[in-house]
Amino acid sequence: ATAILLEDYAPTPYVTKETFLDFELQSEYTLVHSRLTIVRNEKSNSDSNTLILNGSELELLSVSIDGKVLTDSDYVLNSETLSINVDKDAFVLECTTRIYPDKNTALEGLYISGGMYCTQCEAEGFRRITYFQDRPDVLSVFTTRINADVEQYPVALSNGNLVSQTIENGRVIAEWHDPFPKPSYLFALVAGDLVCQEDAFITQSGRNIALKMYVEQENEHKCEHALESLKRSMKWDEEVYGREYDLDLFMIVAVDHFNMGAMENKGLNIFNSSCVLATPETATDEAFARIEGIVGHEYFHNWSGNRVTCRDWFQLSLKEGFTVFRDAEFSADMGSRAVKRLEDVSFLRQHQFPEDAGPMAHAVRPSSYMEISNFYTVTIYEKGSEVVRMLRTMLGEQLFRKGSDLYFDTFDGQAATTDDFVWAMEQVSGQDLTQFKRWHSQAGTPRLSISREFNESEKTLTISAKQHTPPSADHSPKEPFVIPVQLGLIDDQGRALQEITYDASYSSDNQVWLVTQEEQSITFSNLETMPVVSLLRDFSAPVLLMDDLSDQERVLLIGSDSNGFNRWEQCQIIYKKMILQGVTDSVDDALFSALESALKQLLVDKKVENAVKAELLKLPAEVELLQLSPKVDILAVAASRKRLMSRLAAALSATLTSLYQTLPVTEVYRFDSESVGIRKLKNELLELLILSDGDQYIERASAQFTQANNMTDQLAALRLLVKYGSEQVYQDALDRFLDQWESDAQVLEQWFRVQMVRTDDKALDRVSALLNHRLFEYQNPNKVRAVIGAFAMGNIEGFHAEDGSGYHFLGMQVETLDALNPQIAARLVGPLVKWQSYDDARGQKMKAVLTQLAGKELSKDLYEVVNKSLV
Ligand code: B3K
Ligand code: ZN
Repeated sequence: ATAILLEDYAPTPYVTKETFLDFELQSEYTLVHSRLTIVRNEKSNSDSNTLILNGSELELLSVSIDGKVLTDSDYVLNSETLSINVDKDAFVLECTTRIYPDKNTALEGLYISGGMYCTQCEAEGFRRITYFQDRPDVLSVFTTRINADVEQYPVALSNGNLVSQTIENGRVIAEWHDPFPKPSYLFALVAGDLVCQEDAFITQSGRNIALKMYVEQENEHKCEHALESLKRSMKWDEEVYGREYDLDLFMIVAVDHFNMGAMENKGLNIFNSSCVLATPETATDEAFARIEGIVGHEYFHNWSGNRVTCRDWFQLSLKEGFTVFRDAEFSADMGSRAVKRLEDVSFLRQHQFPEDAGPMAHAVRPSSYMEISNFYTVTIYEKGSEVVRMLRTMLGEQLFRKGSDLYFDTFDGQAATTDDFVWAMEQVSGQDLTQFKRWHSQAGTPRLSISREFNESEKTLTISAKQHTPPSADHSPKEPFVIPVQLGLIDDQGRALQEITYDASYSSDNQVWLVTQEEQSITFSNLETMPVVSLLRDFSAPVLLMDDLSDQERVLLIGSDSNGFNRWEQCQIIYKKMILQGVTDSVDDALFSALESALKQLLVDKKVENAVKAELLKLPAEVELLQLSPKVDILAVAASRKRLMSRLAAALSATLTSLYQTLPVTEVYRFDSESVGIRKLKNELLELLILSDGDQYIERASAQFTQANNMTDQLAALRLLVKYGSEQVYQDALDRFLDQWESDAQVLEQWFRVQMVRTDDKALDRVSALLNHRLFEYQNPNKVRAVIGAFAMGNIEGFHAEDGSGYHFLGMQVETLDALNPQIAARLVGPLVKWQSYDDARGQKMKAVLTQLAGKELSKDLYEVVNKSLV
């Protein structure tokens, strides 16, 4: 396999302007007839006469140019491309290919999921349908005809508007036309026996948009939340970004077999059914929030991705980073802003920081890849979103909006780059963002060290920053970044101080200090006493912060910082410190008591949201400790974390009990931040109460499991029974749950997943047994993730078992899956790939499994990940 390089980018000599596709869906195979209108590319200065079309796993039946049939001496065909020399500047190419959707287990291109046809073309799936210029800088107007058996596939959908639909000789013939030019990755086709839930949205300019959600009959009652989320997204994008929907029809389809969450195909979004179907009885609050976020994300892509698309796949974060930022702000506006931010920061630390420190490290705009599917990463998505967030922090809301308006207006209908996005922000702000763009080109998590010096006689505080970014696996440079540090000064009573400073690196409007040098300092004056500094508020930059705050200062901030995020953050820092103390020695009692009293106060504070209280009680994930103490024994961390949790539960027991008893009951299920917060806190408290008071609360959990009228409470109870119940109790609960929900695909996935939270020494036996369960399917990525993924990522004790059995197991599973679905295999191997962050003995065992895999014949996807991890 060879690497594709950003520096090799060049426009194609020809472009496909119009695409007509005719799909004959037959029972054994599908015939795809294409008619492509191709012209020379104005953007190219190449005088090459060779038209290169991508194609993979296709049977080429015929190809012609302007009606003249080509023979195999007229073209060069290999397993990846069809190359034709043409002596015309404009021509029509026609082509017929045969494909086998029912044999497609990779779930890329056209495939069958539970009896329905569907497509997934991003990034390079379209080339598995027909020969085409399958790259995002070729934009074409698509017309699609679908011809299928009307009994089995009465509903036949594609992008854009329905032009006509007829039934002839038992076949439905539907023709769709999408007036907006688009790259092939946004193409979609769906055919099946589906029911439709309809709704409507009136845009700000008064246009009426038909909203249609297509699902299998049994899921008809699970559409309301997605449709409501869609309408909220449409309204939000008008209000916050001034973006209106463009077609008259917007469709959503739910499918059971899907490699990721969802796909933003123009006018026809396709969703993994677990990311779109919900009722209060079958989906948790977490699922409701996820669905709202993903529905929003895909909808927002209509502008950030579809109207303005990416020039090449190195620019992927242009659409993904920006769209994640948009969906995060949407979710923050719909629910609890503070909770959304701290959840996102935890996620970044648990997944993106390790990626940046590991063998697959890459910049937000990578400069090389082998298989683009491997680059749909937390760096492209979540770090990309942080980069956009920093721009907004630096520009302020109003200029940022001006910049996004300019970006959309300037590049509408085009394929753009991350530089184009920054250009727009420069234009509206007058700021020179050249150095800022290092966030796009350099990988790695910067370490930001902060120290303070208070000068009593001068009444000044000097804050000094040092930034350093360790080398990363992709060898990208590590020049100083532009780091916006949002900060505030408070006195020892927790009151905010009015800062006075004339330093050009500090914006007093939004309290941001721009650190641009390797070493830099700033002085605040007129300070009677040494203030406490609240640093990196709202996590204003994706860095690993090391500051010189004392424990007392942290406790003070937990109690009184006006920045909610930072109160939680300081609490996390203390938890981490205590967990590490517990690994080597014993936890500092004075620190524990100080935190204990701070928490006791917060827990009874009526001004603190219930959901925030729940988050304050959650201990940081084990992997975050690896960042502070490299190569620490992960099992020792897990054990110390557990001890700390029990100690906390015992110390807070009285406060937790009375809080638990006084929480209001949410009788009728509502998905609003207040009710979600109550359920979240109640279930978090129940876990701590089980830890402190045992049996009595196990019974409480059993009762809740039986009586719950919503999945949030039922699943939370089941999780606790599985985690803490006796063998008998948890087995019994699992059986009852399966009995109740066996026929519901979304809940069944939770049944598989929840079993991975039990951390006795039988986890591996349980996971192996589940793989043989009659309801498990290797072909269904959701089930694979729920069992194998949840074991490797969620069951520390089982996966990292001393004898290496967890690693060996994962290696075997990855090998099996690679033959079916390379994308899933390459993702699943993730936990092994970061072997170098673990202690040496453990790391070597992980590495041995990877070495073994490397000796096998692997897909391009898995090959890239495994080999990069062994360099
Ligand atoms: N753009 C798609 C992701 C496609 C992944 C292809 N392997 C979903 C999204 O980010 O909205
Ligand atoms: Zn996306």
